[in-house]
Amino acid sequence: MTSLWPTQRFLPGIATLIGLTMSDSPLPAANYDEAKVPRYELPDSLTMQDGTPVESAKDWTEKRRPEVLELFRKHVYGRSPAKPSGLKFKVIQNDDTALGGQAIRREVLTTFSRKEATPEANLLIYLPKNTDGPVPTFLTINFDGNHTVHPDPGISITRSWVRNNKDWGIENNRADKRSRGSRRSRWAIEKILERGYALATIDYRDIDPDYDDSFANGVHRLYPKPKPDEWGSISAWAWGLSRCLDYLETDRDINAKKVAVMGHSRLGKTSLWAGAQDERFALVVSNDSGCGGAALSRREFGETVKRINTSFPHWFCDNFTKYNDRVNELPVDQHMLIGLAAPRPVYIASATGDPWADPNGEFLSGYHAGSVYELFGLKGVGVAQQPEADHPVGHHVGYHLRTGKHDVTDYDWEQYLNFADRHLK
Ligand code: GTR
Repeated sequence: MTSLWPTQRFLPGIATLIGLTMSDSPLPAANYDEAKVPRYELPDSLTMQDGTPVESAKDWTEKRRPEVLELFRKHVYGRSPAKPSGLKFKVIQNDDTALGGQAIRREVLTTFSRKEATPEANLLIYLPKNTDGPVPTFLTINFDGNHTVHPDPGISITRSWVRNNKDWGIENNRADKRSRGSRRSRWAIEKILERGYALATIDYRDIDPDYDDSFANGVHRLYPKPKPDEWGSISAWAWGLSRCLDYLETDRDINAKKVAVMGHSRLGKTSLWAGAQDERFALVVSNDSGCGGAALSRREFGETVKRINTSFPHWFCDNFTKYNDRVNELPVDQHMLIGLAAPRPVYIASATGDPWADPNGEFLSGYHAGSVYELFGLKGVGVAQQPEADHPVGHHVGYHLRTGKHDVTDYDWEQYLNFADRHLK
């Protein structure tokens, strides 16, 4: 495999998105008809693999949770290495006059190995000013570089390899100032700061590239080539989020006990997996995460396990491909991923114009995760039917279906902030 941008990977994604299949693809057309969802039976979160019922929060925490986590590691995302001994953080800028004086902008250079050729990741943090004490924080992972989240000229421009983009003036796979702020609409930074939260964000490509390079680049290159039950890219990105949290724990302006992890789409799959594994995350947010994220795999609505493993062979562990044509044999489904966050709060968001991500399947996994929350005496989403658009619901599992396309908007952030206010403040 070469390390060039894999047009052949990208195209199937686009083709499937618009309901086409590639001429050489054995994949059936995606189903968007609720009436054609196959009959399925979900694995029970509260039954151990040997058939023993899980009857208490203690049973869950001590026995079933580790078992379910192991099943996801082995069959879906792949297991990741421990925190590396060579991990280092260096604050490379700290400006308390950012955003017209509203914020402190901080950047932290993270290196993952003592080797000179270590991958480097740049964590950008905006902190609100005039707060009393350490602040709760949203830790997010972004697609296009930290400098795209806001036009602020003080943000370092990503040095990661980037896809060419005429609109953003990117020609030689290098970003420059023309793409500053190009993803601003997704990040509601001023609103997050006004509400008393910090925002920390990292470019996912700083952790690991998003193409099938046989794991020769990014943090993967520091380790042996993954075995069939070892980390794909989603696991690597999630691992990177845990390393960011390692830094946040050392930052005295951050309340590291109140860090919400958030991501959109493939990075929503990533935030759910990060939150499932790393119990230091106090709250988990999945924005339009779809297949391999919040959506139930067994519904095969929109994107399916087979399709995602075909279009993005590097995202999951190799074992996951065994279930391409027998998704009913998976020992888990995604409601159990949500359950792994319990008793911590989780928010799941869908969009009406995003059938590819199966909005109802995203709701249903939140709904079915409720049994785990109940062990802790907590309520999950609190309703049995997907609510109508723009009517947020939920207790310890929050949910909304936003009107609009596959995206992150101010409306989504408004709900995440309200939910975080309820649970973190
Ligand atoms: C699509 C993919 C989805 C989703 C999305 C994204 O091509 O099929 O699973 O992750 O990309 O990340 O924007």
